[in-house]
Amino acid sequence: MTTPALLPLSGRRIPPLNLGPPSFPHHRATLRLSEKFILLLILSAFITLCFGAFFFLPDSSKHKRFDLGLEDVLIPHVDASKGAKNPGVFLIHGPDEHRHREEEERLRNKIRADHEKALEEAKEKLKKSREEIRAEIQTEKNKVVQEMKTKEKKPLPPVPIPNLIGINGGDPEDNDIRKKREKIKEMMKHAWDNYRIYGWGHNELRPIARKGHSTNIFGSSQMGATIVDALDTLYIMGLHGEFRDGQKWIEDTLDFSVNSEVSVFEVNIRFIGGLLAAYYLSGEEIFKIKAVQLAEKLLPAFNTPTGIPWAMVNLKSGVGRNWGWASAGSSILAEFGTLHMEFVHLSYLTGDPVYYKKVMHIRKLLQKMDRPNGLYPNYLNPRTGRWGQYHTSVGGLGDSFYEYLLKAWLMSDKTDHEARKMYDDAIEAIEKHLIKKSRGGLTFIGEWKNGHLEKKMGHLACFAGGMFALGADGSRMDKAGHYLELGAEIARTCHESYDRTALKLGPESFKFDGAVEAVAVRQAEKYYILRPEVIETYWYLWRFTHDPRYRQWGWEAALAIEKYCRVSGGFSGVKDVYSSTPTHDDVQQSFFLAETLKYLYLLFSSDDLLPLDHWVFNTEAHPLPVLHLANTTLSGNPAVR
Ligand code: DMJ
Repeated sequence: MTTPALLPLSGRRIPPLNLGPPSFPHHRATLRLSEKFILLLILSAFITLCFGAFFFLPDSSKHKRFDLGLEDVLIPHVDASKGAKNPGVFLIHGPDEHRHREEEERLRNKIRADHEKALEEAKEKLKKSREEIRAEIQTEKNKVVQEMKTKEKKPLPPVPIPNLIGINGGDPEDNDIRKKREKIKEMMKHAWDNYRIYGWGHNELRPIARKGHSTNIFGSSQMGATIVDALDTLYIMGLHGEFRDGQKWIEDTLDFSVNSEVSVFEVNIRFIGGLLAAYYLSGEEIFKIKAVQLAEKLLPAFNTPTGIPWAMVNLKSGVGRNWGWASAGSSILAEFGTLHMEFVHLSYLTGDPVYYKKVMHIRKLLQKMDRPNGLYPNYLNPRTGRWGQYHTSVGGLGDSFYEYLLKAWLMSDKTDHEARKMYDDAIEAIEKHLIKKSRGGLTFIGEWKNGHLEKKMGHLACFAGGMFALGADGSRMDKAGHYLELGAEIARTCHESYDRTALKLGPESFKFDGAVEAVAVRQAEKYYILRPEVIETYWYLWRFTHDPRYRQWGWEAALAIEKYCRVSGGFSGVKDVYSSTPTHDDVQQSFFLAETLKYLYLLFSSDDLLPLDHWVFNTEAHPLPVLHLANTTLSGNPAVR
């Protein structure tokens, strides 16, 4: 049997152009010879064609065709009848034929010389090795990328920068509190350093496998979600070296022109929110520019019959679609309803109303719709503009929509009364239909499903304690005391959900059924994935009441995270908070650095760090300044920060 290695090369007149993996020992030689041969063939065909095209033109000195580019050597005389149909064709009727012939000869010589030069250059190229040609192509590519980057860095038009207060400091006077704050900073360093070593550029980290990690919310992209999400936490903690590292990666590597289908909501709250906060804190233009570039990529998601955006969009093609699991092709309330803060800032910073219009359109549409029992269902079909399943929740699928109504009002320096009214109406309905007290006296927020209340509360819904406290001031009929109290009750319930576990960390969701109170029943609800909501609520309650119990509860949670979630390669979620020997899920979520550790740090800082009358935190804990329009400076100079 003849082996392929022994097949004679000369057996064929034209060796095959082999672009596949090597199969013969003489493959490299075969490849180079055939490539050169074909390149030469194409080149000579091209040259023949060019010469042919020139010499076979109809040789009439009275009617010649010239490109417009050559018109300076002609004496144009436009034949009105033809010229109108064939713009760019000039007809010559020359009395001085001799002068034309000379001109023609000069042109022929020039073209001949150009072609010879091109042929020489092509021959030279073919003499070069494949590596040399590759290197030349790479140099060209680098040049183009460099040019694009210079273009990208072009500053946006300057706008009034809000007066930024409390971006540094926050040193507590109490020694014990200062030590606790230092400990939280050390935890942040541990999370960041390990991501830096093992997951840099990936969206998240697998702290046990010690490698990068991602989920479908980021599509197939590697957009360094942890870097962008962590920046402002690094900044307020004074970790400036780490902050600069992240900034450099964003400048050099972060690219949104990727063929990747991402979640519009997640990318908005983590990336746009994170970049905007980093911009306001540091004054570095690059963050603003990147935020705007990304926002432009999200805009095609709004191209639906109703203007309610798709849940996902492909950053390259702009094609959008919804999650397959969502009721009847619906978009999700907590997703399309959690864009307002970032989009208002984008319009403010760019002077382009497009972003503002998109979110105001959503608001207007929601205002016009009927709401069963005054409640907003979680699902809305972006094609028909009709609600999907009647399911209302202050936890997953609904949560941050309510949060953003309140925060739109706060961020507008309390001038967006429409948003405040929508918030007040919504929480009145929620209080009436969803908030109950358990037999044991715990206030909880249930979920409304097709006409009945499910007595189950998610970890996500625990954020509402902070929201009620934040919205207390300015509430209807001066019910400030009532809402502050409601916030405190939710905080207590959520603390119980932590306290009733073996690890002192809260489950994903917990029930209030018969004897069971604030405890997860199903195995699939017993996990803790480093979520922030309970600590977020402790922090707001601390700021509004200064009741030491919130610092104490926050510290309990910090110790539990340190004890059960810390591993040598970072921090990991746990699969069962009721088991005293935790199994790790091996994911360090980006929101752990953006939110959980930031809220803990703020809890042990003094109130002058990011004061709440100047800053509003987006739902990913990225602080954005209140737009006190009367109190702005017209300079874009960071010195005024
Ligand atoms: C965060 O990404 C945001 O807080 C979001 O609003 C809901 N959940 C996660 C953290 O749990």
